[in-house]
Amino acid sequence: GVREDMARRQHEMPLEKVQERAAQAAPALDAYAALGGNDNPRASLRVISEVKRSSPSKGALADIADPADLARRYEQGGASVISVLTEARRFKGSLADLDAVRAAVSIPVLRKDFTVDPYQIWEARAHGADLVLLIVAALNDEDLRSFLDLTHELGMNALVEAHTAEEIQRAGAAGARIIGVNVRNLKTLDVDRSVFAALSESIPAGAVVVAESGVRDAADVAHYAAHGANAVLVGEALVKHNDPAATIAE
Ligand code: IGP
Repeated sequence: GVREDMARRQHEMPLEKVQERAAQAAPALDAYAALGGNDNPRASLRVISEVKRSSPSKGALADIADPADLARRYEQGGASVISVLTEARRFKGSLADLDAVRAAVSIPVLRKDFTVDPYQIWEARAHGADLVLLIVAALNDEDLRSFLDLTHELGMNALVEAHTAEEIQRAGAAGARIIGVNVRNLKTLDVDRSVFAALSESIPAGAVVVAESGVRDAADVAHYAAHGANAVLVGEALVKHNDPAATIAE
């Protein structure tokens, strides 16, 4: 799984080398600001557009021949952040996809992977990522806090993903500034859009809240916005759409 893939990369490039590369990378962009975190009162809803080839629930989603071209169209269509899946087995992503997207756009880029080790955070920075994903359900409090601290020390932000009020509380206690509410149940993979409205009130003041998963159209976007989302994270609907800009513009 994720750990074996990481061990293989770490064998090829030890942590010290990755840290050297991270030190040479251009400074991280401020994704908190890009998602409206500094705006008071908050302006418009922001969109995080995802480069996603495949998923465990749906299988192959789109034949993305040129992730750089897709990311450029996302940026031109009004996306505030680009998310790139780098997990290989279940999502068919790669660090090469991240590199291609990083080189193509000037907005913040999220390295979307299952972060289980600080090595991956250094690696994300070395590849020019501005954000990493931290899934609360997959981390104990100590790791969540230390991973988040490292992320912030490297000038990056984390999208801290929660599924329950308790996980939102843990995210806030760890110092999360960007909290994602994923309405896809991790065990059943079912999407339940009502979860967002039920949980959005638990988001701590000052944190940006992102509604994640199952955004099909403008009506879903409006629904999340009405329930307090600062941003939506959209994968499937955009990669399947012939004109990614059109979906966002609505
Ligand atoms: C996007 P969708 O339904 O628009 O394709 O979902 C995003 O929320 C989803 O890819 C996601 C994800 C994750 C993927 C949310 N959290 C964690 C991998 C790992």
